[in-house]
Amino acid sequence: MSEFTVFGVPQSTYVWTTRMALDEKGVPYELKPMAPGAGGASVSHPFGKIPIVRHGDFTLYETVAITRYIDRTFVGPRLQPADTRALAIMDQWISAISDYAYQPMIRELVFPRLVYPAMGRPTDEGVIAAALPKIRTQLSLFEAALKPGPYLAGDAVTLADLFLAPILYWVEMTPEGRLLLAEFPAVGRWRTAMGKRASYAKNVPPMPQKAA
Ligand SMILES: N[C@@H](CCC(=O)N[C@@H](CS)C(=O)NCC(=O)O)C(=O)O
Repeated sequence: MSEFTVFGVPQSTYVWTTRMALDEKGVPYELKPMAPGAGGASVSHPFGKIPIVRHGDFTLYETVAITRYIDRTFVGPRLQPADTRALAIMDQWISAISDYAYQPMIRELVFPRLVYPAMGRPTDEGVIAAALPKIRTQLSLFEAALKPGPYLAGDAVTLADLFLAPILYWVEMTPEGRLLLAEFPAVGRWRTAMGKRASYAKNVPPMPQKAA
């Protein structure tokens, strides 16, 4: 049995980010399927989210804390720049991605377009229509950052790239997202590079399944 366990579902962008960090560092782990809010007393997230991780007798939640812990604890390529300004830029992007991009991209586009239909729930087209301009604005910021490239915080892959790549994967799975992404060539080049990383490719999740 692996000493490191990730609790969550593979479709979650934050679970994917966590798995990418582990794979970038070459850390063996076990993914234990767990829906948000499940887990009971033994692996509970006080805010009902995933992922939660366990490393030996140490349990942790919140993906920023988890991925920083992974980077600091295990040998392997650094996922956080040593340079303080590059590190600050990485932190800026992680915060912006989680606080501003996740909501419109995942909750207001991907959920109503892909997840709710699979669950038999109705899709509010107004929510999607209102999200698209917000997503375009955010993509234009990523485009400007990635033009000098090659990565969000400079020359090397950092945790910021690991937060964004899974989100944009799901955006591209929607027809509207695919059209929007086509407007941003630097984002496209970066996505191609990220898509070639083993840590990304081996964790591409299955599509949400229609309930039987
Ligand atoms: N701040 C949390 C966010 C985690 C999060 O939002 N996870 C999503 C899945 S990608 C979730 O659990 N959603 C369930 C819900 O909001 O009810 C983190 O960084 O880990």
